Amino acid sequence: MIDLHYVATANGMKIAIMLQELGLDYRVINYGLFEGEHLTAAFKRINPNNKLPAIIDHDPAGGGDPLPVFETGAILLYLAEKSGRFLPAGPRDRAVAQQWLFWQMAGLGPMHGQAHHFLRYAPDGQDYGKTRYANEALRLLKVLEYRLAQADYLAGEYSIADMATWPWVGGAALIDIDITQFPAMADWVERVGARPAVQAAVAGKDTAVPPEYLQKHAVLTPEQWSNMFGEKLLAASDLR
Ligand SMILES: N[C@@H](CCC(=O)N[C@@H](CS)C(=O)NCC(=O)O)C(=O)O
Repeated sequence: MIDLHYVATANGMKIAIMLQELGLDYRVINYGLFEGEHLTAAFKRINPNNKLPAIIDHDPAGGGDPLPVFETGAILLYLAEKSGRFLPAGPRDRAVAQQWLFWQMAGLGPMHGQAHHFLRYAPDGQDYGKTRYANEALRLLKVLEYRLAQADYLAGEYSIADMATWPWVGGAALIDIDITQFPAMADWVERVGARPAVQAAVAGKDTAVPPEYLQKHAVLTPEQWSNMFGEKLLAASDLR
């Protein structure tokens, strides 16, 4: 059994997809981000970074105590290695899959995350930040289009690199990027989205993205702001 400590965002969706693909037994523990439900000492013992998602594997690879794993790239790699699936076996193909996974983790995810922050959440103004991250978000999608014009999937075959990337591309419209301008990417979005496991994760009663996370311009209460970006968030790093 795997516990999935979850919020229905692009990062959460990566792991919901992988667990569905693997057909593993898992239970979802949902957290409200706006409510700051992840900013607790109890959750910090699972993820010292107080970010979602994280898993606890009660039957870990190699045996022993239940194993908590955080950071979506690490979770995907852990589950792929444990199951022997969705990560190519040969060193050459495996390197390609990992390179695109790390590209998502270090590039597309954080840069799109900042674009979402500046375009959807930040107070009015902020033109430098808005332009900087909107440009970078677009540039990274051009990189993705370049790759997907060469191959049906990021690693040639469907892998954890696609699972990491697909949910973020799905959020591009929220930062005013129309992906129909990228034909190879639009086909890949459909191809990945047609997989039964992906559809099950997207529509799952515990894993579907709720409408409040899809608002183009989110207006937060002072308390929600503090939980998401302010004092409460900062204070979580002092929790013991
Ligand atoms: N690099 C991390 C990012 C995790 C992350 O930023 N999660 C967001 C939700 S998508 C979160 O927990 N935000 C709440 C916060 O920053 O307090 C990963 O891939 O796991």
